This record gives sequence, C-alpha cells and structure tokens, in this order.
Amino acid sequence: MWTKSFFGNRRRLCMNNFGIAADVQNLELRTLPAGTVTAIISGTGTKERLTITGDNANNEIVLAVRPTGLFLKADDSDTVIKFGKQTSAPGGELKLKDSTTLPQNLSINMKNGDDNVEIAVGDHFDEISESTGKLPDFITATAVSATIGSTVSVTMGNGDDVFDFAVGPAASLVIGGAVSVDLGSGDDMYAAGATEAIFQTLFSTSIGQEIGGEKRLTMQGAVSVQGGSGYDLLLMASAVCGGAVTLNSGSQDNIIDVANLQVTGKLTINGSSGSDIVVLRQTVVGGATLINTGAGDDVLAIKAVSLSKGSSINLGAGDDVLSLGESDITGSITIDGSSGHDNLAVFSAITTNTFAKKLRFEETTLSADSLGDVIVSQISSMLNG
Ligand SMILES: [Ca+2]
Ligand SMILES: [Ca+2]
Ligand SMILES: [Ca+2]
Repeated sequence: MWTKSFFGNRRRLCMNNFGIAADVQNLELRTLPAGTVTAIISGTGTKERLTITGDNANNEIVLAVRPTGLFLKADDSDTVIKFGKQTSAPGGELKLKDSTTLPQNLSINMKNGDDNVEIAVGDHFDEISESTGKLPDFITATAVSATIGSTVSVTMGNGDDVFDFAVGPAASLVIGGAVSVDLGSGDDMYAAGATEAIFQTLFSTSIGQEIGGEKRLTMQGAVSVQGGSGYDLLLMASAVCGGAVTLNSGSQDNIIDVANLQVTGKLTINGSSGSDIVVLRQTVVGGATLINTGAGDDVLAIKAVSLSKGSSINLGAGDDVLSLGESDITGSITIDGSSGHDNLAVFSAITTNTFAKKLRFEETTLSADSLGDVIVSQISSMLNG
C-alpha cells in the first residue's frame, strides 16, 4: 500500500528530475485513532450497489478481488471492518461476495482523516517493494478477472488521502460505467492502472522510460478525478479508457502523469494554480486534447504521444516549459505559453499534418543531437506559426 512518506519521496524525486525546487510538505503520518469502515450491499440488478463508508479517523482499507471472491480488508492494525452482522477483528478482513463480479455500482465515502483505499485485483501492493519500485521475484501472479458493471463514485474528504485501482500481473478489471473520484482537500494521490506500470511510472527517472505495455484496466465510461486543494499526485498508467478522461489537480503544486494510456474520448488536464508538472507519454488520444497548466511555473512534457483531433495547450501565467518530442500529431494543435517567460523545447521527431499554431513563447530550443529526426518543415511551421 502507498504510504505518506512514499508519496513525499516521489514528489521530491519528480521535482528533482525536472530541476524544480518545490516546497515539499512534511507528510509524516499523524496519530489519529483508527476507526471503523462499514460495507453495505443494497439493491438488485443494475441498481445493485456496494457502499463503503469510513469515519473521521484514518481508515486504511483494501477492496481485494481474489479468485475466491471479494474481500474488504483493513490495511492497518486497528481498523475494524463491518458488513451486515459481522465485525472483523482490528486489522482483519471480511468476505463480501463469492464472485469476482463486483456489485454493479461502487460508492466509497471515507470522510475526514488520512485515508488509504486500494481496489486491488490480483496482487496487493504490500507484495511490492517500495524501496525499489520493482515487483519482487517471489511475487505470484494471481489470475483473476473482475468486473464492475456500472459506476464507481469515490469521495475521500479532507486529509491526506490515497486512492488507487491496481490490477496485478495476471489479472484484469473492467469498469462498465463512469468513474468519479473526488480527493478533497489535503495532499492526495490517485493512481489507476496495471500494478507494475504504476510503479514504473512512480519511480521512472525520465519521461523517456518505457512504461509497461499490458493495459489490464479498462474503464469504459468517462473518468473524472478532482484533486482539490493541496499537493496532489494524479497518475494513470497502462489502461484503456473508452470515454473522456478529465484530470483536475486543483490548487498548489501538483504532479499529473499519464503514461501508456489509450483514450478514445477527450483528454482534459487542468493543473490550476501552483507550479505543476504534467507528463503525457506513450499515449494515444482519439478525441481532442485540452491541457491547461494554469498559473504558476509549470513544466509540461509530451513524449511518444499520438493526438488525432484538435489539441489546445495553454501554459497559463508564470514561467513555463513545454517539452515536446517523438509524437504524432495529426489533428490541429495550438500551443500557447501565455504570460511569463516561456520556453518551448522540441526534441526528436514530431509529425504534424495540419496547421500548428504557436503563441507567446519567449524561447525555443531545438535539441541538436536529434535534429536529424526532426521533420524540419513541419517543426518550423510550428515554431513560426
Ligand atoms: Ca476517514
Ligand atoms: Ca483529501
Ligand atoms: Ca506562461
């Protein structure tokens, strides 16, 4: 399971990679008492719903899909799980269903406190070394296919929270409807995708690192994530998204990393205020791509991306950097540094088939050692547009 120190370290790592000094908060665990998490399954058919409710204490839980069924497990030593007439021991778990087909709808509200919720299909993050970010050799890939027929709605509330969907090496998760995640205020983290791809993305030292290929998480509806205020990390790695994807990180310095995604609909990323780092890599977007990093000194890095519909990138106020390379842009694209002293750094090959418009960049850099790969006329139309 993610930890606050892990989150803090990742923020530091990411900031260092991009040479940005950031005010990194002390994310030490607080010592609030652990509480009770209650699970209820109600309704039938398409109205069937699993509702998981925390309290105002710190609640750490795993909703685990194993070959033997669906379990709700406390992921600290003193959280208590309640389901129907059953109450677990502190730190224990209860079985909610015999099937790996989850209830049609899933609603989670963890209230206040520093909460940690993982939807784990196959293998749990406990099995993965946080020190190296690699899957340990001894991990056993658990073959399990899980389905949530319709919607997922998550409210994490105030406090420093973590929510993730993690799909293990031999597992799959298909979510049929819309996914909506509200992280509330606090320094929060959202992660979704194939387990090892999430870890590769978290620990990657450059945007050039190849992120695992297998997309074992499929979200067929729209995906919407709200970071709220606080220093947030929003991460999606190795997943298929059938609808639109919207990532809003809210105020303060945030990191948004989209890696190895297939997005059929529109991709919208809003950094809002604060100095944000936004990375878009190894990703195919079928709809329009709209990125606005907002006020603050932001870095937007785009590598190995295919954008086939109109795209609009605005870096907002502040001294920003847009790094762009190895991408295939067949839709129109407008890039705007907005106010501040902004730098456009283009490396390696970019193909643009349609008019590209560049506005308000005070500096442009072409990476000399990869100029041979650059399609010069297309690049120059972008730089002079
Ligand atoms: Ca709570
Ligand atoms: Ca929160
Ligand atoms: Ca700017």
